[in-house]
Amino acid sequence: MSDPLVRSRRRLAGAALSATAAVVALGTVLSVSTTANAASTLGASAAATGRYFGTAVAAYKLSDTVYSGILDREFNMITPENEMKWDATEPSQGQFTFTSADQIVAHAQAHGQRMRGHALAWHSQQPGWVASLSGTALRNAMINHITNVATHYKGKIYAWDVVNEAFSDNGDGSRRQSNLQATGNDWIEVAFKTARAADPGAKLCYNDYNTDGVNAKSTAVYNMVKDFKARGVPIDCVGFQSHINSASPVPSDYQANLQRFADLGVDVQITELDIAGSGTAQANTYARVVQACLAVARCTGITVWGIRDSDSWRSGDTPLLFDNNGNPKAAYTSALNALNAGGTTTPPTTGPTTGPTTSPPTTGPTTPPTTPPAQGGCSASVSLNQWNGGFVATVTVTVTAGSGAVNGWTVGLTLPSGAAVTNSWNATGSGTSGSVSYTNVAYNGSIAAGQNTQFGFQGTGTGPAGTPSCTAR
Ligand code: G2I
Repeated sequence: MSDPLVRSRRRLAGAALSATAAVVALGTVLSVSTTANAASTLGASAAATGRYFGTAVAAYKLSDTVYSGILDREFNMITPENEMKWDATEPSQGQFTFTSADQIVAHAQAHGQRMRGHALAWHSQQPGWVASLSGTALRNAMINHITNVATHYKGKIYAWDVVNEAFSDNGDGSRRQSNLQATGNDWIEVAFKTARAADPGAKLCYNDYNTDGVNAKSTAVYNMVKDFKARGVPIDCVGFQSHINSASPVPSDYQANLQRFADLGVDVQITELDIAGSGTAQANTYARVVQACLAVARCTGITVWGIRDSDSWRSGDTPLLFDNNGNPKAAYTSALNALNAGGTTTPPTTGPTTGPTTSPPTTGPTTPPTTPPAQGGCSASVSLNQWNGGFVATVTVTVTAGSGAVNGWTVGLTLPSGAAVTNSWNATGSGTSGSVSYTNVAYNGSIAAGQNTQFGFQGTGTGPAGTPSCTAR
């Protein structure tokens, strides 16, 4: 990963400090053309800082050429607005329908866009049959639902909103009362564990609204994430919906709030951004939100909740970046300029954090060996889940049977040209294209002879071919 300061200097030098940069520096929002080397779309500009820029998409609008034209030009992450919700994917118990959501995923794959899955467990938009369930029957139905949906999309989802809006707005940090909550306070962690088991390659997010600043609700979420991290419950990211209007403005501590979550060791993402208003005020607010994300290293991307104002769930607020005709608004220019001004930070390429895949050694009285054991050797093999435009590679590291144990390993692989790693898990990666290598993390470096461990990584393009190298320590 290149040094952000160097990249920023390079960008400024290349731009010859054009009018755009100067205007942005003054914080004025004007409709000015972008500089020669500044990215000219939201997605490309976000990608220049290692982030994505996404939008919510409705499957039935994909045939609208104005809509899909903007989508494919500007956005490199897609969240299905309704198509992956429980009512859409399991309208009758045990009967799964993926047609509309599959259509969106196919579109994304055909256009090099990644997917945020939304949402596996939520009190709202449940199918009617769920209302007749409670207790163990409902808990099992939730587990079955998550397993089926996450398995259907295994390897195709960058991040899942596993649980959506589970905290109340009472101001006391309590959980929202819901049928899912009534199955037991552990429903959220059960949902996350179930999702991890079904799709180990997807980042798993908790997503909510009115959590954009430091307040009782966001602090309750913060405490949950901290607890999950401490107990090894899988969670990789927190989504901040950021539905902004005059009653719910961007909080003064927006960036600080994102940062405190990031400091817990999760990615943060702005997941459903829309800002009621128009003109310069709206444009400035969009810039502010973009700048806050860029200032937080683990803010990995921004998703707006629709393309044109007319596509919005609250279209009367004209809260989006394109007008009803698909023309970019001042808010668009402002968001793009803020992205082009660049981040001071670049997100690390991290993947889902799973617990140890090797069992901890059973401890007991041990007699120190009189001679050090022989150093073991290792080998590695790759299992590839490949689709048009992307892949998930699961790598098994095996210590040679009959040799000594190893205390660390590094696996080397070669990616074909055009392929790029987007995230990895259970290993520390070096490089994202061409020759890449992965070294053990703290909990999976020590492997006994004949035993193995797994790590994985996800990328765009075609996955690695051939046998990886393995070096043991
Ligand atoms: O409410 C805004 C968002 C808050 N966070 C979670 C998001 O999932 C939620 O999205 C909205 C969609 O944008 C709406 O499109 O969720 C609404 C439902 O809670 C969606 O509205 C529903 C309508 O209520 C249904 O009548 C309609 O059949 O959209 C459905 C499909 O158009």
